[in-house]
Formats: sequence, C-alpha cells, structure tokens
Amino acid sequence: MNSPVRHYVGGRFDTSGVPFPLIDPVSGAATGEVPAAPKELVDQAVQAAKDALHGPWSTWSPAQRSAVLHRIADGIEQRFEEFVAAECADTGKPRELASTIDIPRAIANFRSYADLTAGRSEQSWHTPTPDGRGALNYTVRKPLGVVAVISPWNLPLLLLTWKVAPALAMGNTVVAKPSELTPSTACLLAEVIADTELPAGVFNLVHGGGAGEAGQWLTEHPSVDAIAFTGESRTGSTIMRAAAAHLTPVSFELGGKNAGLVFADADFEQAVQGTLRSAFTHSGQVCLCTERLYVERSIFDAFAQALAEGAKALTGYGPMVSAAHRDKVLGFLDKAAADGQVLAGGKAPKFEDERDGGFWVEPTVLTGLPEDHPAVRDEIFGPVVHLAPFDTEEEALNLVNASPYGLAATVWTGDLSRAHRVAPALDVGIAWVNTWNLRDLRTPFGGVKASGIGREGGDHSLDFFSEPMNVCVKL
Ligand code: NAD
Ligand code: 6OD
Repeated sequence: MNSPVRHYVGGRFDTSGVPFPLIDPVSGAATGEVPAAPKELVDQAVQAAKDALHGPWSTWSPAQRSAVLHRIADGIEQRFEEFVAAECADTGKPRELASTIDIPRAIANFRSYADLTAGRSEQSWHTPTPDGRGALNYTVRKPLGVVAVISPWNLPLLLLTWKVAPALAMGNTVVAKPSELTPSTACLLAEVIADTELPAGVFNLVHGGGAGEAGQWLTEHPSVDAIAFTGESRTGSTIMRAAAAHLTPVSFELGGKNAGLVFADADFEQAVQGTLRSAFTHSGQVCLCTERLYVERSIFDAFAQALAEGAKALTGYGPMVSAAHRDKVLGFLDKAAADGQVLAGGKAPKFEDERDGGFWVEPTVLTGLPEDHPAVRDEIFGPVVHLAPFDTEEEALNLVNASPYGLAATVWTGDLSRAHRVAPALDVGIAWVNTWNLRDLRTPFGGVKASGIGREGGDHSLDFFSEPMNVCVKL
C-alpha cells in the first residue's frame, strides 16, 4: 500500500475525513486510501486562501511570482520519477505516456505561465480633453481572489496545473480538488509547493468527490471568487447552477465528440497512423480524441480495413480508469455490436493474469451505425472510433457540425486550399490539419457549444484569472 494521500490546507498537511480506497485500474486491486475532506476542512481551505490574499502574497511582484512558479517546476523535475509512478498507479496509463506527456506538460505549464506573467504589459491611452491638457488612462490587472480548481482523472496533474499555474501567476490564491480517482500527483505537488517560499494558504488542496462532497461545497462557497473546471458537460451544468447563486465566474473545459475528416487527397498512411493516435492515445481517454471519423467514399473501404488492422495490432495500451467507466464503455459497444459492425476490438481482452481483474477494453473500430446512435452521438471517452463515408465537402462539414459538442476536429487532406476552407468552417474550438494534439501553450484552448465556456492557454488564461480595472487621471 502507498502512503495515504493528504490534504494541504493553510500550509499544513492534513488527513482528516473518512478514507476511501484507491484502486489500481490495471488489476482492480486496492493500492491505498484517500481521505474525503469533511465540510469543515473545505471551509478552512477557502478561509486560508481568503486570508492569504491579504498577506505577503499581495505584495509580490510578477517577477517574484514568476520565480516561484519556476521553482515549483524545478521541484517537479527533481521528483520526476515519483510523479510518473504516482500518475501511472492512479490512472493505469503506460509509463511512456506519463513520462512524455503528463509530467513534462505539468512542468511546462508552470514554466510557460512563469514566463508569460513576467513579460506581460498593460495598456495605457492618452485621451484628449476640451481644455487641451488631456487625461491618462491606464489598466491595472487585479487577481480575482480565491479560485477553486476542479479537475478530472484522465490527465490528472497536467489538467490541474494547467489552471493552478496561471491562477497563481496572476496573484490569486487557490483551492484545488483533483478527481477522487486520481489524487496522488496533486498531493506530491503540494509537497513540492510546501518546499518553496510560496506563503501558506496561497495553494490549498482538498480531496473527495463531487456531488455532496468537496467539489460541490467548493462550487457553492460564497467566498470562492472563480471556478475553473474541467470535466463532463453535465457536471459543468450542475456547477454553473451552483455558481449562479453568487454570480461566480467560470472557465469550463468540458466533454467532446470529436470528429476527423479524411479526404481522398490525404496522405493515406499519414492519415491512418494519425487516426490511430488520435483515437487510441490513453485508450481514448483524452478529451481531444477522435470518436467519429468521416472518410471520403472513394477510399472508405481501404481506409476502414487499414484502420481496423492498425487497431488490432496495437499493444501497450492501458485500461479504463475505473470499473464504472469500463462498464459504461462496454455498454456502448454492446449496443453498437447489435446495431452495426465491429471491424476491430469490441470487448474486454482476456490476459489470463492479474490484469483480468482490471478495467480493460480493446481498441475498437465500428461502422454502419446511424448518426443518431448513442455510440456516434454521445461521448464514450474510451478506445472507440466509428467510421462513416461522405461524398462531398459540404456533407462532411454538416456531419461534423451537427454534434451538440464542439471541442476539436482533425482534417486530413493534401489540398492546401481545402484545408484553409474546411478547418475554419468547423464548429469547434481547435482544428488540426494533418496532425493531432500538437500544442503551443500560448494558443487559445477550449470548446464551443456543450464543450466549454471560455478559452484557456497563454494570455487567455491570464485574462480569465484577473480583473482589468481602468484608472483615469486628468492631467
Ligand atoms: P467529471 O465531470 O465526472 O468530474 C470532474 C471533476 O468534477 C472531478 O474532480 C469530480 O469530483 C468533480 N465533480 C463531479 N461532480 C461535481 C459536482 N456536482 N460539483 C463539483 N464538482 C464535481 O469528469 P471526469 O469523469 O472526471 O472526466 C471526464 C470528462 O472530462 C469527459 O467528459 C472529458 O471529455 C472531460 N474532459 C474535458 C477536457 C477539456 O479540456 N475540454 C479535458 C479533460 C477531460
Ligand atoms: O493540452 C492542454 O492544454 C489540455 N488542456 C488538454 C486537455 C486534454 C483533455 O483530456
């Protein structure tokens, strides 16, 4: 068993609350315990964050904040292997993913917001006045106050730090609540932060679930000044209702049903390999993964065969995060098998070892389902992609844009004009052309429709986590 995961409140570690088990998704075995924060502890965390807003932290310059963010990044780097091991243990993801994506990106999140905040300037205007002397207007950016950061289980440290780093960069204080399924790296982060000079109460961490637990108590708290949330769209609706009571601003990164478009003029092999990556990375448990693929009819059969062969040949993939999530994914697959065709996968694999107690699903390629079938319409968040043919560019655009979601899409084409015509016409927040999940942390990140509210990334995050105020001085 690992050591218990701890809360971090007002600069002190705490283990209060009824413990619940941590489960290894690879084998289904219990690996440790997590205490569920009682309401009093959540209140203490918010109070500590509120008090810290008026302490020494309020006098720190952007350069000082930038320096401490770099020190947090250094601290993660120094304990890199511990972070990787903890992320793999909680999520079941292969080491290859945690060591090349999750933990490096957490470090990059701190470094990039450290650099951005240090170099940021504000606007000023000289305004003419009738007396000829004019006025000087200038913008002052203030922190929002206490920010609640609520994050999901699929990229636990990456997505938590994606919000914590810019919130701290702009001088806010934070109460973070990671997913109850994957709390370990957040606790390691608190240990790293405790070793820096960040004042007590600036970063706080509480564990527990959402409804009726720490998550809900945070979103309903009158002293929380902003909520930065990543998770399911339905949870976003619930949080928005809670936030309405105090008109608390929200930044939401929500679910998706991302589409890929493969035109006949695409580089065939690049599109096949790219789709294998976009559909099956982290067994489809990335919000950006492709779950619907539309392929131009003239290459549809060859593409479907190549993708199915590629999916059958995949090895080294990880499990679903929990038994409940595995059952949800298999539920979609049972319905899909009854109503359409399964070209690859479609069930839980058999290993004849300890993994048979874990939460595995084979990489799955489906076809032949109508657009309103649950497996084509709803977010599955597993290793499942459905293929359908299209005949014209217009039809392809209509198919992609018919979804209530609008997070990301990928276009595979060899025609530059088509790429520039099609990509901006997609109703999504992020469109990739001939690639997938290529990230520059300064770019706007987020979704339209049911996939989110607001944009994060670069200045977009720094703007969300601060309030601009104008000062007008008559000269
Ligand atoms: P989830 O919505 O179930 O949970 C996310 C977080 O919210 C967890 O910490 C959970 O404890 C908390 N929570 C749940 N109910 C709550 C409530 N009523 N009040 C306050 N907090 C509550 O999502 P999940 O299953 O952890 O993550 C998977 C989902 O996240 C998928 O829909 C996926 O698309 C989405 N996601 C989106 C992005 C993005 O950038 N758009 C990134 C990652 C994941
Ligand atoms: O890359 C990012 O910044 C980001 N927010 C990724 C989200 C992935 C969803 O699972």
